Amino acid sequence: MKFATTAIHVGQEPDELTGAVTVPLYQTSTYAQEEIGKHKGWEYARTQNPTRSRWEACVAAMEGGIAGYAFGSGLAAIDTIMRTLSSGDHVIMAEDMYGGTFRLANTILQKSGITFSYVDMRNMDHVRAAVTPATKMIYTETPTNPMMTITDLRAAASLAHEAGALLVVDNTFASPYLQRPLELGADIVVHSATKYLGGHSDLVHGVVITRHQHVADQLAYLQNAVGAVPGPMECWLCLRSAKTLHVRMDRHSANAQAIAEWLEQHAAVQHVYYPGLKSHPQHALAASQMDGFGGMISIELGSLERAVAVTKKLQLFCLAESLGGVESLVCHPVSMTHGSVPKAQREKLGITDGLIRLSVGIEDVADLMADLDQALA
Ligand code: P1T
Repeated sequence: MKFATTAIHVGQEPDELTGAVTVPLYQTSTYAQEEIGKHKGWEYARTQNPTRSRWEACVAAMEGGIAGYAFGSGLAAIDTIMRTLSSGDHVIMAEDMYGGTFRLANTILQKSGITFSYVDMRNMDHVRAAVTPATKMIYTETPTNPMMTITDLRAAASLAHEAGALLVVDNTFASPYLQRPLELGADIVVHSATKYLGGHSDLVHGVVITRHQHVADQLAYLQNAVGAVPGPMECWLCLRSAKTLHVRMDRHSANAQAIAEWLEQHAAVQHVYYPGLKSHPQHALAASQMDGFGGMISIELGSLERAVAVTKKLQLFCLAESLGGVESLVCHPVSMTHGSVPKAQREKLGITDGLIRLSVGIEDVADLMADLDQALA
């Protein structure tokens, strides 16, 4: 089955009881049991919920995994993955990634005795040099938030496996329609489903997918034992959104490609970061592992004053955190999403005061360009 058919049909089969074509929303905390020890397989809604199970089956199929697990947010999903580790374990992490993931590792997880090395994932030699006998996980994002750098997933997977570690990939920026890391050798995929999987800026949600039974067993245990689960409404909304993911991503990608190419020629823009541009230093690598380049663009305007002026003048691009919805957003990473990354590290990565990040929506591209043009003038 091809992607679009999988997204619309797997986990989305008509309801067995009524024939309802849309999966029902089981807004319940518990299930009646016939007698002690005799029930229909559903006991308590932290442990199982039928709407959640359908969504987990759907997203696992979209990513090409054997099992999926849903969580209350992307960070709850990442935290649960990290709980498969023990004190003394070592993780090699991308130095360029969402600020909240860095904050989770650097201020919380390290207290439990897990150690982290932050490396430039563009260069596999740096990753190889960071491997120690305690390395259990290589964790990356690709494309990265907000610098749009690419990790070579095939190379990272083989390096991880040589070291006896697992490769975990945050696939939020690409979505499973544009990139399926498990097919390239990764072991675990995670998403902030708040973004493209939800797609309408109306929910906070996270998912984890794996292709290994032993990892699935650990995740299932942790999902129930830790309990960072989502409500059924978010799962239901994600099932709804899965049906249009491919159509939305095609439009996000087409709009962003046109806008990135146009911005590259714009006198008021110093630099454009978008993997779909031929000028992106990793364009060929991105093309070799992605089926499209997505809707995220970062641009360098040169100063905080310019960033403030441009974001104030934008009318269709709403100044807000988050990304991946049908409506275009603009964000200032230094003061918003990456505030928890130390200044020196931000500067090393290129997250400057003059950098703004565009989440290009699926509006008419001519209107979006006109809005950018008047704001940049
Ligand atoms: O916000 P939450 O659903 O908990 O997901 C965290 C997260 C994880 N991974 C990536 C790549 C992310 O971008 C995020 C959240 N990011 C934003 C809120 C943002 O505006 O970048």
